[in-house]
Amino acid sequence: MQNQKTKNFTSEFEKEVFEGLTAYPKHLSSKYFYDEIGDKLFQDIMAMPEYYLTDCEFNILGANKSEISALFQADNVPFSLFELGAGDGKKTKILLNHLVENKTVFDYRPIDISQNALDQLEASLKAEIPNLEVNPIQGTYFETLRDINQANGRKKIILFLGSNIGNLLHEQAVDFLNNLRDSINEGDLVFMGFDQKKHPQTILDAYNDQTGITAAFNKNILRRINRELDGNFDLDKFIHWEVYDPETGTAKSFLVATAPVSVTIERLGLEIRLNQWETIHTEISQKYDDAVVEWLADKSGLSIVSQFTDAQQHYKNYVFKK
Ligand code: AVJ
Repeated sequence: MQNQKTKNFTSEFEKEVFEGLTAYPKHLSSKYFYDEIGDKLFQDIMAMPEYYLTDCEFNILGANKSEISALFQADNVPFSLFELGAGDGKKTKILLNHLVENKTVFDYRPIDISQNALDQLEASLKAEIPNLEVNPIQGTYFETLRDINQANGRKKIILFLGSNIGNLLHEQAVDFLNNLRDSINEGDLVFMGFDQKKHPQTILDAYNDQTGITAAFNKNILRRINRELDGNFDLDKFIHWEVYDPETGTAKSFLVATAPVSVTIERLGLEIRLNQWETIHTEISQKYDDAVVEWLADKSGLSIVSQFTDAQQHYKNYVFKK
């Protein structure tokens, strides 16, 4: 077996899978959930009644689209509307439609790690909002912040919906927000969704649905390793396990081995064994309150311009400026 340091990984995926599966305890990054099957499973998650986040944000955007659009175009300057992790754009289309109907001068720049998601989004926008100028960008958040930084001189509005920031530990979120702040200028805005702390059962249900969609979504990372890295994980030997800590507001997803498992991953020249009940940590979905969002903003040199929420305050969208 080669030493990790001498390995020549041909992708970030290979490197991170190797590191995560040779670490103790084991972990894999949730950013690798989103291949073609993962995109589809996440769409199924968004359609589940238990996954309240999507409906909440959809309703917040619908109820406040005039006010939000007015904020975006307050100075009547043409802008580029960037969206990090655009996905299927279902929620964004509320704002896009409203902006186009009001003859706002702007272009839409959806960013996603999944080229597949971008292709589908572009096709659906062409059909549904033909007058919209769309310029997709494929890449990770960190890579594409650079593109945002170097974009044309236009004013920038950056959307980061879906509480996607919740996949980051606070320290990583501060890093990310600092990068974001460095990528914008005075007058630019950031519009971001933060899922809120609430009844712990509501959160657990959202990440542990009875139909098993979330379990399939979590296990898909193993299927992806099998397919792309020539692995032989037996998916049936793992269960999806969710915990929520109401003190820290952190929901964590695990894959737990229900029996001893041996795995060979050819492309990594790697053989691993998991003991019965050994875990692979795959995702965090952080929940927030105003104090934490204010702390994050403060730590990263951003200030809160306004916020929008639903009647139950299950979810909030905050507007930040530099
Ligand atoms: C896309 C990161 C916002 O954490 O709520 C859904 C992903 N994971 N169910 C989330 C997810 C399990 C989702 N985000």
